[in-house]
Amino acid sequence: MPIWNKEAECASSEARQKLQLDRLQKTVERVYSRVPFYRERLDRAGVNPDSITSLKDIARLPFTSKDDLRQTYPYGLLACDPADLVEIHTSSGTTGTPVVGAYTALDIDMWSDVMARTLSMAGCEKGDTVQNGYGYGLFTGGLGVHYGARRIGANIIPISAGNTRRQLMIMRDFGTTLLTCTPSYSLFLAEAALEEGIDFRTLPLKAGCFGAEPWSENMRVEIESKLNISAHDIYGLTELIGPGVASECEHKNGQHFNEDYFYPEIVNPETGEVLPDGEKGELIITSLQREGTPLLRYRTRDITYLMREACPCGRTSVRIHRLLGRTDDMMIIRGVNCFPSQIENVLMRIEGTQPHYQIVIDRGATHLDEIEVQVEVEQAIFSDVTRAMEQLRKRIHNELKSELGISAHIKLVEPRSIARSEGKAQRIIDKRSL
Ligand code: DLL
Repeated sequence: MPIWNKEAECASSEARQKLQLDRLQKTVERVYSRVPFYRERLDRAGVNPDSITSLKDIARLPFTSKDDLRQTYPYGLLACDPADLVEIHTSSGTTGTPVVGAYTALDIDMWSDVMARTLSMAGCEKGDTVQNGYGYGLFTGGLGVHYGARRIGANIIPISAGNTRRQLMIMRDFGTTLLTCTPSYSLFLAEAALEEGIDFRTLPLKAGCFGAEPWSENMRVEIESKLNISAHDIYGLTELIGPGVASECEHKNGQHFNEDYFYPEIVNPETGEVLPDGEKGELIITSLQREGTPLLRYRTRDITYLMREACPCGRTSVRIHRLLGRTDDMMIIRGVNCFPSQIENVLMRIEGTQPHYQIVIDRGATHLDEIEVQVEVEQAIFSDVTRAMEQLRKRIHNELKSELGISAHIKLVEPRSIARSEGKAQRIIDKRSL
């Protein structure tokens, strides 16, 4: 597999830490002198740019939250001359004021580099044809992948999200070798291909970069076998840059973090205390070379842990484990905490279920939380005698109960009855908050 930027990705820890400290000092200096919001925050914390003399001092910096971004919408965190901006992205804003990422030419250059690394990890080289099924527009997925593929010199098909039949036609006719889209959409493509009589084993498609939403190891197995490809997990968020923060190499044992541009920490989400490597907690990220909207210790709300063991691919960067959930999509069902990803894990390992499910939470007449897990089952089971259905229902119920301690109603539904999404799949419908 090609390593795109050997110098950065395979750096010694001394060289990397030296670079990180230098960039951290410059970032603190930049926001202190240019962003009144940060100057005030840093003053309040009793920290100024000169206080940062080692990487450990990062723990003295204040956190930045999603609320801070919303309250300063649209340009309150801008750290460059507005005339130097070349591009804007925002989150979809479905849950409130959107968060903004503003990019200078140097930011786009850095984004292209980290996305070239990401695609290279999945084997992408000049000569490959990348079908980019992430949405183009304010969402960062489309253009992020686009810039990375351009940097590599691959042939890019900017098809964007949706239009499933056309995706399949283009994939077949243009000989796509690498697919990028959400993991749930890749499975939707696989289903549609069956209907169109397209067999993935006859296509040159070899790999895919999937992210932007949670997925499980079992879902990877499904994708790899149904699309006959190698499926790589890729991570990022609008606030920091978009995709390109971390991604999986061919060993698929955690995502290599682009540490020369983003500094990761794991903290206890309740106390903010920094946790040692290997312990689960909230991922905090400081951008180290952003010009437009640099962020100090951004609280991602994503839960994972850091893995520092050497990776056989030769990259020396720290890795993050596949995301384990979010501090805010944690469901509390009658006092029991659980994440949709845990439910998905249980569902996916049970024979007969399909990787399409939805979780509905409501308050029953008793005002107690009720959770219903709707999952599609194979057609053969669905049309089978009720006994097989009943057995499967019981098995899912019991495994969820023993693994997560929740007692869920299980509703087995027909294949293709749960709404498909072209972008991020909606897994949870929480009627309690309506
Ligand atoms: O989803 C950026 C992206 C585009 C990543 C394409 C990967 C591929 P946002 O819309 O701001 O940005 O959403 C960011 O999505 O905080 C995670 O909770 C979730 N997320 C992103 N990648 C993964 C992943 C893009 N690989 C939020 N696994 C993040 C699980 C992911 N969750």
